[in-house]
Amino acid sequence: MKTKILVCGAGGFIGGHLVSKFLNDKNKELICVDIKPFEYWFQKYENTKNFCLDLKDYNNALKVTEGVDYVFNFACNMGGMGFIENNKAECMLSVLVNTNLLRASVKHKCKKFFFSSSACVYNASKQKDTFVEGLKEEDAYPADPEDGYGWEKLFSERMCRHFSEDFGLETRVVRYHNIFGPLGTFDGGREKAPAALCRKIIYAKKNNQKIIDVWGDGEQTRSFLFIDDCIDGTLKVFNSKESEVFNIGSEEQVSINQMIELIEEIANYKVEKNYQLNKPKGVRGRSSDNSLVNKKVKWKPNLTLKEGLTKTYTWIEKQINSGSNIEKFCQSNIEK
Ligand code: GKE
Repeated sequence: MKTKILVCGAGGFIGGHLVSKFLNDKNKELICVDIKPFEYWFQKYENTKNFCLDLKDYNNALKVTEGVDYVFNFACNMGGMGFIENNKAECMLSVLVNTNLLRASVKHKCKKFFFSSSACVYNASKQKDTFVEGLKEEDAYPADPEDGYGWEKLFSERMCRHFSEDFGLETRVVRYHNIFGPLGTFDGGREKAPAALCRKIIYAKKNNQKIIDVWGDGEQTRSFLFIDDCIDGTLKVFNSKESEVFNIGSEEQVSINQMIELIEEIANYKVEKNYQLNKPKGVRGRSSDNSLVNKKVKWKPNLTLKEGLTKTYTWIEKQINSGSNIEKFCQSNIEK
C-alpha cells in the first residue's frame, strides 16, 4: 500500500518544492491542491492527483483528505511585507483553511498533520532593534505578533496543539523565517526582499540604471533561509517524534544593505540606493535561534546566504531574460 500524502498549497513556493522532493518515491501517492488555476502553479506534475479547490470551503477539505495518511498545509494567502501589511483581513481568512483541514483530518483519521507557521508570530518587543538576538520558540509569548498575518498563524498553531490534545491528531508545526529561492514569487507585490532586490538589480544592470528603490533605510535586519534547507528542516521535523513548535530559519542575520552588497557581488554590478521610508518595513530586526531544533531534531541549514542568493539570482535572471510567463503569473491576484 502506498502512503497517501496531501499537499495543500502545492501550487505555491514551498508546497511545490515539497511535492518535487517526494516525486521520485514510488511508495508515495501525492494529492496536490491549490486555489490557483493550474496554469499559475509554480510546479505541477503529471503523476500527481491535482485539484484546483478553495479549502475555505469545508466540503473541499473533506473531499481531499479522504483516505489520506499525511496532510501538509502550506495553503494561505500570503506574501512579503508589501502584501501582508496591506491585506490583513485576507491573511486572517486563511484560518478557515487550517480549521477545515484539521476538522476533516480528524474525521478521516489522518495519521499526521503539518502546519506551516511563520516568524511573524514572534512578540514585537523582541524585534525593535537591528541585529537582535535570535528568536527562541518561547519568544512568541506573551503574544504580540504581526498584525493580521501573524495573529492568524499564532491562532492556527494553537488550534493544532488543541486538536492534538483533544482529538488525538498528531501535529507538527514549524515557524519559517523568510524562505527564498528559485520558483518563488519575484514580482507583482507578493515578493519578499531577497527576490525583490535580486529583480531590481537584474533590471538595473540590464538597463544600465544606477539607482534602485529600497524600502526603509536599509539598516533593518533579517535572516533568510534557502528553500532546500527549508524542505530538509520541514521533513526532519515532520518525521521526528518531537511535537513542539520549531524554528526553521537561518541564524545568519544581515541588514538589507548587506544583502544588497551580496547581490551586487553576484551581479558584478554596483547600484546606488533610493531609500523609501514610507514603504512597508515590518519589524526592525529578526533572526532565528536554532538551538532547540538543532538539539531535538538535529537540523541546521547548510547553505550560506550568498550561496542561496546566487542560485536565486541566476533563476530570476533567466526568467526575466526569457520573458517567461512566470512574471505574469507572479502578478496574478489570487483571489478577490
Ligand atoms: N518585499 C520587499 N521588497 N522588501 C523590501 C524591499 C523590496 O523591494 N526593499 C527593502 N525591503 C525590506 C522590507 O521593508 C523589510 O524591512 C525587509 O526588507 C524584509 O521584507 P520582506 O522580505 O518582504 O518580509 P519580512 O521579513 O519583513 O516579513 C516576512 O516574514 C516572513 C517570516 O519571516 C513576511 O512578509 C512573511 O512573508 C513571512 O512570514
